[in-house]
Amino acid sequence: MDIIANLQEIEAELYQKIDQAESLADIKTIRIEYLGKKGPITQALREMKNISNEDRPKVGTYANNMKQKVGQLLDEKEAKLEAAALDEQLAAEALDVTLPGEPDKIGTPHIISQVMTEIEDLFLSLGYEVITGPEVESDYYNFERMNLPQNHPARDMQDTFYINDEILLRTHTSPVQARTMDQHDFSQGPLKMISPGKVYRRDDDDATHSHQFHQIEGLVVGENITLADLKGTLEVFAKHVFGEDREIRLRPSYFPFTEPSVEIDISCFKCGGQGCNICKQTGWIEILGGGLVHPNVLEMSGLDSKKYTGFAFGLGPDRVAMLKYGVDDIRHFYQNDLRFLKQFS
Ligand code: FA5
Repeated sequence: MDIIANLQEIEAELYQKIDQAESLADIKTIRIEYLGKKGPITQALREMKNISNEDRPKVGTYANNMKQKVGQLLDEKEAKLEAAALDEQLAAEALDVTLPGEPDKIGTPHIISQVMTEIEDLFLSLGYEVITGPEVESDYYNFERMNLPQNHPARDMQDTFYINDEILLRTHTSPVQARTMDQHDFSQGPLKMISPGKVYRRDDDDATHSHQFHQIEGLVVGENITLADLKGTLEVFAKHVFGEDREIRLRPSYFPFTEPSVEIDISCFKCGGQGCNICKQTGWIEILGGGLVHPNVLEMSGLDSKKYTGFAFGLGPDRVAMLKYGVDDIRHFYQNDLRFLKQFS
């Protein structure tokens, strides 16, 4: 009965191994090693052919019982290890629902975008259309159609980034005026538009100048449009953006594309007109340029300047935002410093 002794030895060894198994991988290895075709139990049973008929059933019964018992022990140990692995995983992934949540950080539009949207919404509510134009513009629309022919000295007022002799980065949003007048059907009524967007100038960057900044162009062309309409419109704008008690004043100025031309000042919102550091003690702050559309500009769009008149203005939202929020340097808008930007969220 050497076989049974042999099996008993294997059995003892197996129990010990099962007891010591620490992982599901260990169990798998034991199963393959001991219960597989090449395992010691199968090997031992191969010897059955050499034993007597009388002993054979005893060995067979022993071997079967042993296989069953070992199988059961392995199953039990496997279940135990599985449960332990699951417990470990659950502990590792445990979620403490009583902890305070982390709020999602939601971005907000840039302060310049906020100011531009506010101004656009105002003009939309007054019946204006919002029309945009190309930032890479032709010399023709940027200057010639704005009554600034080649070699006109006033071209120097807006130092320009040229791409080639014909193409440039627009220096103002005024070319959108000409582009839109060319398209508008004046027999259907007046044109009322604003044009927001980026503009570029070879200005040296300092506290109030940036080489890339924003403008919002305004244009109304129809019959009997006067300077009083411009003044009334800009008064509504100034009160809406800077507060109900704001006043505006018009000062004579010069733009080649308007006649007469005006510079528009707003009464200082900080000192109310008494004089302070913001308004440089004058009580007034310059916010934009404008005027009545020059007859040449109307005629170049094919309009009869005896029949049609218009007003136009161009304001700088960067400067508006600086004044409105007391920002002392325009460069803050373009440096992407979150400490600055978050103040406007
Ligand atoms: C113009 O650009 C005219 N096209 C405006 C206009 C339109 C006049 C229609 C008449 C009729 P000006 O160069 O002044 O004008 O610029 C208008 C505004 O842009 C200024 O009031 C200022 O707010 C802003 N601005 C000008 N240069 C800069 C700069 N380098 N950085 C930031 N803002 C600027």
